[in-house]
Amino acid sequence: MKELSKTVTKTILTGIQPSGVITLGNYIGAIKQMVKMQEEFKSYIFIADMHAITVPQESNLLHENIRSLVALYIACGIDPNKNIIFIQSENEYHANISWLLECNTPFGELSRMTQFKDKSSKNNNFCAGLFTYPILMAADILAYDVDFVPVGIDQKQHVELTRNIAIRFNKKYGETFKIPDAYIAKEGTKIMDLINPIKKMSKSSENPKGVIRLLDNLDDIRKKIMSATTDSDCKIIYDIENKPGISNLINIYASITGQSIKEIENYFANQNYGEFKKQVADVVTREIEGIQKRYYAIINSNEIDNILSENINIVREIAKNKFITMKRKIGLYR
Ligand code: AQP
Repeated sequence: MKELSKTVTKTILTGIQPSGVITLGNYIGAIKQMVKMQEEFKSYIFIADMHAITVPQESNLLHENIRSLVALYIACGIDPNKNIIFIQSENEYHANISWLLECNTPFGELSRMTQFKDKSSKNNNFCAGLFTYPILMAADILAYDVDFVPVGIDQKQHVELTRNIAIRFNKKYGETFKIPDAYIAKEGTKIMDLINPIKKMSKSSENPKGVIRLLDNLDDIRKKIMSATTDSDCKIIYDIENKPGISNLINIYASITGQSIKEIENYFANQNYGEFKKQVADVVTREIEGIQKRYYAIINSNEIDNILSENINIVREIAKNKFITMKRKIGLYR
């Protein structure tokens, strides 16, 4: 077993899909939380590439985004000595476990997942994986007997499903899985699209002007912030309902500088939107410049391959043991 450079008792598992270059939203909402949690927990952090293919992906781009996401995790401060970073599809036992769980999950329960209803209503031509992916997520989690799964509120229902699947399996076949809890970070800020600030900033957004990607050119990032949608009121006040654009920029500034919303409102009380946006652009580009420097130093290095190769052996062994236990309990053996 890999010796992590820390002593911890509780375990978490978390991942991001390589469905595009990650955004400032992913960084603030997910990666910064992971960096904080790495001191307190043993963390399995994976590239959720098998989840990414539940919607169409261009294969060359997907391939690039997988490696790029590993480098970005590290460049953003996820320490490979304190976390087990791995690529989901390299551990074939996730899919194997998922099938055994699928055959133990009622269709009706899966049909109630609101995220499936949302996503499938936007595109009639969706694949079956979009429907069953919460079970793959259950497999990701249950394979490692983790204590907590850090998720946004939109994913809470999937952790509930995971718990139900595990409780039911334990009851039917005997104790097999630890029952995980969702871990909803209090300070998890949702970053909105810069052009349409009532919509979440997303990797797969069609309008690049509304999205800041961590590998965007720094001048482009500055331009995107300077042309972010605001309002005509000219007051730098946090009011999500009536001033979503300005509130989003305040959230971004607060998340990066660590200042409170009140402090920011006071500091910018007599300044105009142009000056405020310029300062938001300054802190964002400074933060991303540091990430990009670290990213370009490691993206083509052996370091990434060494980390992934070491870790895949660790996680494959754990998931394989869980798979074998499940098979025996179900009766799948000679
Ligand atoms: N705008 C956001 N603000 C705060 N947090 C965000 N996250 C995503 N967007 C924001 C968090 O980042 C993690 C990424 O999860 P994911 O890649 O599995 O999927 P997602 O939430 O669907 O992310 P995207 O960027 O919107 O991807 P696409 O466009 O592919 O659907 C999660 O922890 C999420 O909460």
